[in-house]
Amino acid sequence: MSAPGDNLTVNGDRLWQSIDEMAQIGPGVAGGNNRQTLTDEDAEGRRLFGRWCAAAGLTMGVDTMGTMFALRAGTEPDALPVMIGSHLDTQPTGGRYDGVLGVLGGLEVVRTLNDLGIKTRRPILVVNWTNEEGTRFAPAMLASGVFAGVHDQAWAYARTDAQGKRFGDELARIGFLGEEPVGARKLHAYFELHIEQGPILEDEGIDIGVVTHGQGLSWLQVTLTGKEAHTGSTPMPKRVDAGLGAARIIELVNRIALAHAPLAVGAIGHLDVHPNSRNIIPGRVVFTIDFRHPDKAVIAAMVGELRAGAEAIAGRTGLGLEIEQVGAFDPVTFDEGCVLAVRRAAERLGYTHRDIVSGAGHDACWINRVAPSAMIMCPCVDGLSHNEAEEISKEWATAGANVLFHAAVETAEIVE
Ligand code: HGY
Ligand code: MN
Ligand code: MN
Repeated sequence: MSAPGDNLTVNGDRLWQSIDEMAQIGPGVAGGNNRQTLTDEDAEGRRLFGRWCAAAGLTMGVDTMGTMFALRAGTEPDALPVMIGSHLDTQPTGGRYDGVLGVLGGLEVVRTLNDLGIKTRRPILVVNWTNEEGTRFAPAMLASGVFAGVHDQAWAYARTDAQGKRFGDELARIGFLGEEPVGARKLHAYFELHIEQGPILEDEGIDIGVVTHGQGLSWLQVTLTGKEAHTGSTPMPKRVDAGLGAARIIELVNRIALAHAPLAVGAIGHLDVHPNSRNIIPGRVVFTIDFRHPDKAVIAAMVGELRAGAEAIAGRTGLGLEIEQVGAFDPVTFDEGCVLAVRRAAERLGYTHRDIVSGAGHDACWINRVAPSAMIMCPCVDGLSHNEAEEISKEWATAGANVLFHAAVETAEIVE
């Protein structure tokens, strides 16, 4: 299989310019982005991506989950495509690179192939997955999960946001309810470029993360039911305080994660206090827990310890307790052949690199179930992500896109 020459590199300035242009859509309040899935801002970002794909001569397809597939023809139309990409949706206080680097890095690969007049035997597909973040509609990686057969589409359509709006209705409202049956598109391989969202690569001064595995995740939603009462005139022994119960369970989350150090992580993310009045004892508190670990058995142990501990706390405080699993995925081992293509590309280009386990979840974690997949990571400043201050350098972005170019084009096979 012929590989691209080590002199073949992308246009880092053009990639950086495109990232900056996309970041103007759905601006945050502190330099990052708020382009949550299926909002008008998401729709505007999708349309900009669509215009860029049309300008690059790509054929766009949209599936029934709104995922966008931009196709660059290969010399063998029936050959299964090599897919590259990630997601354009962001957290409410997200950075401008999480997901976007992977989608626009994929577009840059195609733009470079066009510049150089390179043909590949296999088609190349640039993808923008719907709702990777799972912040407006849980769970994360929703569309890639339906594509991989993990979630049922009707269940996904019925997911609601905090205002009770349905995923399916919002997808239709923004005009991205496509015709293509989700999952119908078969793939030869998938490569996803993404920022690390952690500190390892920057701390070690390494250019490229060769992602061999992704850790698993369990998302729980806890509902505590107490009794609303006056914060001033209600004697302490007579209180059924959902706020107190929540505080004790949140501290328990931290204790469980630390008990499974050094790899386990745990935190809450979303917290609603009802009625959220400064002089009413909370009658109901709803919050989400995010547990992660590379070992599935440890995740199960953490969830078991949480359930037992929360029941004991609810018992002692007289609170009603409901715990619902609202998201989960097993640890993933990426495809050896694809990982090797990434490692070879980094070596050919002379980049420092190391194997790494992804701390965050990504669409590639689900797609690896239906097509050989691997990921490429670049460092990010202070390992910070899911924060508007998320930052990377143009050099890091360019190096990541170069590795993506070489891994994808080698797998798609250059036609002399
Ligand atoms: O939650 C995650 O790991 C991803 O950022 N959606
Ligand atoms: Mn992401
Ligand atoms: Mn993210």
